[in-house]
Parts: sequence; C-alpha cells; structure tokens
Amino acid sequence: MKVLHISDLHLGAKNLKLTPEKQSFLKSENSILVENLFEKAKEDVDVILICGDLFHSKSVSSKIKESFFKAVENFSKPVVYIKGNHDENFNFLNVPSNFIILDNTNPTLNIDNVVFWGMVDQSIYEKKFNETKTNILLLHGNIENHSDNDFVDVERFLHYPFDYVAMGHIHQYKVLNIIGRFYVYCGSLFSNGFDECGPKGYVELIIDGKNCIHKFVPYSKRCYRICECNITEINNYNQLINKINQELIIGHFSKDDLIKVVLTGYFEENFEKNIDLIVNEFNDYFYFEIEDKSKLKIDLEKLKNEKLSFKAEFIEIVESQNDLDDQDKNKICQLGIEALKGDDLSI
Ligand SMILES: [Mn+2]
Repeated sequence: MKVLHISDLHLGAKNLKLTPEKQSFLKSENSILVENLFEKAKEDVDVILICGDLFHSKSVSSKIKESFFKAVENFSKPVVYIKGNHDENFNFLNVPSNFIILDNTNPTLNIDNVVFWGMVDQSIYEKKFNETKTNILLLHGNIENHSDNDFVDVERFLHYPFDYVAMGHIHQYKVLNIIGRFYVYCGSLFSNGFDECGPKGYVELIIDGKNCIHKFVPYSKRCYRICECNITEINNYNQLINKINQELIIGHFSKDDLIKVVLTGYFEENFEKNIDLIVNEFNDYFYFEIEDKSKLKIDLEKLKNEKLSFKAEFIEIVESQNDLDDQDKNKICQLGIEALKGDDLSI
C-alpha cells in the first residue's frame, strides 16, 4: 500500500509582508499545487493522510475550499484527515464521501489489513487495538516541547505498538524515535515565512505487512531562504551588489524563492548604503528583502585621541553607558557621527 502523508497546508494563510497581489498569487498557486499533487497521486497512491491544519482558519474563501474538495473528489480514494489547532472550528459539512475525518465518533478507518487511527479517547484504543494488524496513528501537536499549547504526551500511546505515527504541527520534516517507534513529522507542504526556511514537501510511505518505509519528498515550488552577506571590505555600491549576487549564486538561490539577505560585517563611515536602492536591483526575484545587521566600523582609538573632537567626546559618553548593549552603542555611535557630520540620519 502506498500512502501520502501530508500536513499543515494552511490553505488560505496570508503573509502580510507580501503585497495583496502576491498574496493572492501564492494562494492560487498553492491551490493548484495541491490539485496537481492529488491528480498525480491517482496513479499509484492508495490513501492520502492529512495530519491537521489543512486550512489556516475557519474563514477560508469558498474558492479555496471548493478547489481543495474538488481535488479530493477527483482523487476518489480515501483522504484521511484529523483536525489541527488552526482548523478545529472549521465547518466540514457537505464534504466528499472519500474525505474521512477521524475523531471520537469515527476513530478508525480499515483498509485491507491496515488500520488508520485518529487521536481519540484512551478507552477506544484499549477496546479496539489489534496488534496483528498494521496500525497507523495520525497526530497533530508537539510531542517534544511541554510549553507548546498543543503539546501531546506520547506516554499514552506507548502501550500500543503503532507501526507508523504520522505527525502534523511542526512545519519541518523531522523523525523522532521514541522507544523504538518512529514519529514522523512530514512538515508543512508550503513554507509560510522566514522562520520556517528550507524545503517543504510530503512523506511517501510504503506499507508492506508491518513494514513501513518512508521518505521525504520536497514539493513546494518556492522556499523562504535567508542569505547572509558579509560586507566588510566592500567599498562602494557596485561592489556591494556584486557581493550579494555572488552569495546568491554560491547558495543556489532561485528567482522563485522568497529571499532575505542579511548584511553583516562592518562598513566604513562614509559608505553609501541605500537599502531601497539595493532591493530594487533584485526586483526580478519573487520576493526580496534586506535586513541590515552590518555595523559602522569606528576606529574608536583613533577618534578618542583626536584633540578637541566632538566625535571623541560623544563616543566616550556612549561607551561609558553600562545599560546599553554593544548593538545599541554601535547604532547610537552611527547616528551620532552622522549627526555630527551634518548627514541625513539613517533612521
Ligand atoms: Mn498546528
């Protein structure tokens, strides 16, 4: 039996950093990617598992809902779903008959010798668990971090030898081995922000008797990616653009990606660095932003030794402030020196 394990599609989610046009572009694109995935799965996949957070919230546009359930109908074989924390209040009335929600009223689905389980009351496992079958558990939550509101204590499943545990909630592919049992997070199908960079996709699971073999398959068309660029030794605008381009090539960044370039290192006092202008050079990328963490290179010793110098006085005062961290001191020195030079302040 071949199974697709997907999760955390968050259909209808917005990324407020993007323009409304790009947001709606991404929403439509993601809907089509789901349709294509289900269409392709028709060929040889027997069951699709969705481990929660299918929809980002209960109020998702009817266009997105219709497109998704049309894909389910078209797949025609079972699509097994459990609720997540984002879609627990979603109204699942009038869904296609092959969309099966596992919960306390409908705790299992049997296909041949395989039993798919939802996260249900303990008494149901006690009553119905049959070790001779292949048992697959679907869970949504965090099994590692107690402080997560959606923490799931796996203690309660240890008595039942599930052959595979399909997890949702963590947006990163991750396999945890807990007392010989594999808990597999397939990760989100698409990336939703710079806090969840890297490839996203699904898990392909082959069930052969009680043998479950899985592999991660990247699927998302676009990735959120961060590119670090050290600008120490860079002396002019063109060198800076070349350096960023070079880092993007080295890191194999694609124009389809959503990219944040983080500038680090030190720049000289009179170096012109207009962020909007730089971002504009890269407007052929789907999304491009710059976070400037670079610091003004101040030759403190040299400035301190200047006689009758406002700069020296100023730096000394800032340096002596014990309640400021280095980053704030640098920022204040930077603004202060700009002010003393009569420049526009880079606020
Ligand atoms: Mn979740």
